[in-house]
Amino acid sequence: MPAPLTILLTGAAGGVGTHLRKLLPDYGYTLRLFDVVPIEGEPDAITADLADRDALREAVRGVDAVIHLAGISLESTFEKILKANIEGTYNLYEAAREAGVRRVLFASSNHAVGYTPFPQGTPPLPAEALIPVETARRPDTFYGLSKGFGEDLAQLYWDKHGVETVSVRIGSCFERPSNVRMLSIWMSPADCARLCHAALTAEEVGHTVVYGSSANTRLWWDLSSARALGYEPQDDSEAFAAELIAEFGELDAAKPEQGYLGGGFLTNPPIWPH
Ligand code: NAI
Ligand code: 15L
Repeated sequence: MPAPLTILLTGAAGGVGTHLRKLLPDYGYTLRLFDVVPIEGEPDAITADLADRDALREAVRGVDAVIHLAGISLESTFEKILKANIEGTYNLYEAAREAGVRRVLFASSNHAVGYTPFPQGTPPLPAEALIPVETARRPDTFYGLSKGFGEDLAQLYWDKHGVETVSVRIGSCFERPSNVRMLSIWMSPADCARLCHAALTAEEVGHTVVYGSSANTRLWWDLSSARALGYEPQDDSEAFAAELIAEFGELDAAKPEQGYLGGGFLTNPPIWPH
């Protein structure tokens, strides 16, 4: 696909959105920002809720693609997840379909498959031990369930309406990993921008599901569908391994919150504060 120029970035005020606002312009993109909270220093940003269909129609007008990050990013009540993540993502896709937007990057999550036991063995694990994107969905929270919904919605909008999506099951996208589990699923902000660029410019994607992480030595999942888009991760969490293992010890797969992809979301989910 020809390089898209104007991108609608929903959730632009959040953690990942803040990184992408800094990094994506270097790839030549012009960003239109959307979030329910105002963004300091960005007077042109659209401040609106995903529930506001008129605002979404206006937001998608003329854009070449959408990066959809907005929503509740931790566990919450079913009612709140329903409104922001399920109905909100539907509203976004409807607006995109009506406007003829060709491609969406949907921020899915490892928590869509959080009840998947992580593969055991000495890293780096051989390719056949890695979790494939085709693994059965095993959400660990209502939050993870909403990400599975988003992936299925993306499939429907591709099959029925020709709107393409790359669903990125993001691991942990922060400046640096902060626990031992993240050594396996961390995605550096710079690799996140690389993956976005690959997903936005790959020739044909239909609906493609990928895992979103750096090229970590301790990787648990298969990055081949991401690499097939042209993604070449440059970072590796191993630089943080000695320090984190000294602080927390190795993961103990016998503990429920340590033996599965979803980590602490299984037993003590962080709760959305509002
Ligand atoms: P975040 O919570 O920092 O940012 C989410 C943004 O969405 C916030 O700025 C919030 O104001 C906005 N938002 C929430 N509800 C909204 C609504 N109804 N209408 C409009 N805007 C709304 O989350 P973060 O970390 O930046 O993650 C971005 C996306 O990536 C989320 O969808 C999250 O689920 C997903 N993700 C993030 C991971 C990470 O490691 N940061 C891991 C896996 C998935
Ligand atoms: C997510 O889906 C969350 O949005 C993020 O805040 C992290 O908790 C991440 O997963 C993770 O699993 O580390």
